[in-house]
Amino acid sequence: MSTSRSLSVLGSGVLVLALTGAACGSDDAGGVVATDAWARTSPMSAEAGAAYMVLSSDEAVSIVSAAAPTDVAGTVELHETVAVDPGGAMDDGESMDDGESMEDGDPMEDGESMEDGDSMGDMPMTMQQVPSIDIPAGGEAVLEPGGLHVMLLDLPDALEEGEEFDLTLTTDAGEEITVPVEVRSEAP
Ligand SMILES: [Cu+2]
Repeated sequence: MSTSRSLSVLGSGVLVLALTGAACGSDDAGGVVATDAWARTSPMSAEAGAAYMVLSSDEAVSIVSAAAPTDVAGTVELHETVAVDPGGAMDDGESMDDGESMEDGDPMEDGESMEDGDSMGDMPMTMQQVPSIDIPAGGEAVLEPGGLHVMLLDLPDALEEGEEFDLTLTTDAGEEITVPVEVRSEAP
């Protein structure tokens, strides 16, 4: 019951130091400010989680990648949650290739898209990786459940409420922003 714990502690310390050593305490790299940062384990799986926050900036900035300590998440991606298109994307899986998706003037409101017996859950939502999260000049980007998020994948251990870790965001200008993230069950 206790042997696995000591192994993971030994393995993680060196890598965490290497990741955090680069940015010497600049809270406002690139003018980006992160507030209300929090994370939770995915409801679907203890091996995945998501981090949310509000990003604001005086200048237009794009976040192009994110990283977490390897003892928190093996893989970190920028994601957005999107509604599944009921118009057939579930069936052929290749809806981007067929060249027929731009049919003129037919909004497909046939009322039959919610077929009963689809037992895969009550939310027809999925998520996809995005190349960047854009913060408009003088504005903000909101990362929240059901929308944009930092996806935490390949978690060695499930995120536990109260746990804290640093997320590192990299901008399109190559600047790094360190964001302290708290694991919570709901938004702060
Ligand atoms: Cu995701």
